[in-house]
Amino acid sequence: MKLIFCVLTALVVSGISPASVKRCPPDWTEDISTGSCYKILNEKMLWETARQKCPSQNPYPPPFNARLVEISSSQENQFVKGLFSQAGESNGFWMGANDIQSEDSWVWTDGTPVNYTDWWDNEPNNYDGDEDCAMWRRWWTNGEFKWNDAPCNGKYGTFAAVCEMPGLGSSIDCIDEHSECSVWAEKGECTANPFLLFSCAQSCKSCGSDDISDDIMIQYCKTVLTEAENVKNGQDKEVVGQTT
Ligand SMILES: [Ca+2]
Ligand SMILES: [Ca+2]
Ligand SMILES: [Ca+2]
Repeated sequence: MKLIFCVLTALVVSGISPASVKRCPPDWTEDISTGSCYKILNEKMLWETARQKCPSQNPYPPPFNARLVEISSSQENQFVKGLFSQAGESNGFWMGANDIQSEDSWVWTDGTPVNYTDWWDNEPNNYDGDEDCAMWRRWWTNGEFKWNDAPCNGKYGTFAAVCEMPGLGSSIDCIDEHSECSVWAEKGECTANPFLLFSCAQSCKSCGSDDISDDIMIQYCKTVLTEAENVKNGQDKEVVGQTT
């Protein structure tokens, strides 16, 4: 929520209209109801290949990161399925859910448990004792995409994949993921480095968001937006460079 406030504040300060700001990187699609960004890797690959490729699709600095998509609600499931038409004739798309570590214990690629599911009837069936990676499969009976467990090793085919990352408009949960925060705070680094400031604000520790003055937050927001814009422009230049 703080980040939404932050981005909106920065927009007012900078005079940019919200509609003109891209809160997802180029080639990513934003779900405006959650602020998440999604990108389809539109080539058939192994699940492990997709897992490794997603992080490299994110041009934003930390703490923004991209992973194989994680579905937490029926709404998100529907939104992502709505993107499949971009991918031509693909009949299957990998997601992050897997039970590689422990059979029938489904987790996302960061190890958090899978709560919402949309399995097809009699799935996941771990067919032939060898299906540990989840994907949307188009079912021949009605053309609908539902979840299936498939062999990670491509024994029955390889698939396209969907990556997800938080956009600049997302509310990222406050989590104690930065144990160094109190050290940074003592050194004054939280305010000196905007990206550390962002990390600290998420950590609920001594430089938590409630302790950050609006001035600093606005400064931070402008930096993030400028950074994102620079990344975008840099990419545009690279594309131009490649085509000339
Ligand atoms: Ca998600
Ligand atoms: Ca399995
Ligand atoms: Ca299956």
